[in-house]
Amino acid sequence: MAQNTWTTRRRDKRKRDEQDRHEERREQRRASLMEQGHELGLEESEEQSDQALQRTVKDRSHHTASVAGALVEGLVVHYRRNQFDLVLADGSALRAASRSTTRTPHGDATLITVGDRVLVNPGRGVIEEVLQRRNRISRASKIHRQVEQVLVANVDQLLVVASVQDPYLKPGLIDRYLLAAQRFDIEAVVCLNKVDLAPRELWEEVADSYRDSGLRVLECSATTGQGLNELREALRDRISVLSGQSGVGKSSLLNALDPDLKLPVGEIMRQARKGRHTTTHSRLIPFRFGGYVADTPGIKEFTLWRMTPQEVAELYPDLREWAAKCRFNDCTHTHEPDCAVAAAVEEGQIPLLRYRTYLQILESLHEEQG
Ligand SMILES: Nc1nc2c(ncn2[C@@H]2O[C@H](COP(=O)(O)OP(=O)(O)OP(=O)(O)O)[C@@H](O)[C@H]2O)c(=O)[nH]1
Ligand SMILES: [Mg+2]
Ligand SMILES: [Zn+2]
Repeated sequence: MAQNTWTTRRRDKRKRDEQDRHEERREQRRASLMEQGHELGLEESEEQSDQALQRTVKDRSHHTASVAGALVEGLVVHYRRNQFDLVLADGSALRAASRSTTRTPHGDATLITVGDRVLVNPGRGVIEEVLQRRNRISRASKIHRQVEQVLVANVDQLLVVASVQDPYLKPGLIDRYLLAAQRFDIEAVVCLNKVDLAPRELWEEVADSYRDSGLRVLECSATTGQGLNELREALRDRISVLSGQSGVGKSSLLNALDPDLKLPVGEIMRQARKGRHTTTHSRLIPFRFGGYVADTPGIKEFTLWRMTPQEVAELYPDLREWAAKCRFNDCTHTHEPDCAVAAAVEEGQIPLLRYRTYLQILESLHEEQG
């Protein structure tokens, strides 16, 4: 495979820098406007996560013994400009830099991001090569729509956190995240939190509909501890991204699983975040039981960028089988004649709730692009 070097990309660098500064300013403005963030919002916890990172660094003896010149594999957990914090296979930490000679198989996308696996020369602290990404979460740059900004790479799963009450369940929003997961080729798990607040009848229909379409649904309460063992096992030794609207209990769940994280919880934190500078960079935060959670500012943009209605429909497994029988290949199942999906909804073959959320997604797509 042809590998680009930094050199061939240098002419784009100035553009990117300018765009970064722009993004940063936007991010600040957005943070101050944000009442209902959809991202994990862990940006207050840098210090704690640094401490947590230290936990993985206890034993550096293997590392110092490594042969000069030999390349080892590292996982990028954080970066600032050209400095990358890596965790090596033996659990030791290393800070390394990229060079103009660093090889990457990635074309028109962020060169190195968190979650990337790289080959590094530990003696020199130089990243020699970026390994192929298994998947990634990215967004279109606000400034240059053609530039792909990769927020995090090699994600094992997307945990879609929703609460059954306070705030109440929003199936349309859950679907949006599920679609994004499919779009980025990431396994999704639904986590219904705050089950202590509502009787099961109120949300079991929704939970079952996700189970019916093959998704794993965890029922949790950060408060009572229900379902937390299962959640821990789901997160162990994997790289997970948490999504879900503000207040559903993402931070509470993580704190309950790993008290070392000490993530800020609740209203206070949302107040504090207003007007504060938030970093646009992602980071991987290690769990003491193994694995990482990606703190990915900007995940609320987590978008279906550049998706057509047909692509959205295709991501709906329960619509797909009917869609094949529509008269038009490009049927959006909204207004077209001889639409098999609309017919199936009328006959009760497709649950009305699923169809409705599909329509909501289409609508939000329209708003995004309109
Ligand atoms: N009753 C109940 N309350 C919970 C539960 N989990 C979280 N909460 C409360 O819900 C509120 C919001 O929790 P957070 O953990 O801050 O929610 P979040 O998803 O991290 O919110 P953002 O960081 O703003 O995105 C807090 O007051 C928590 O104490 C739960 O399982 N049951
Ligand atoms: Mg939070
Ligand atoms: Zn149709």
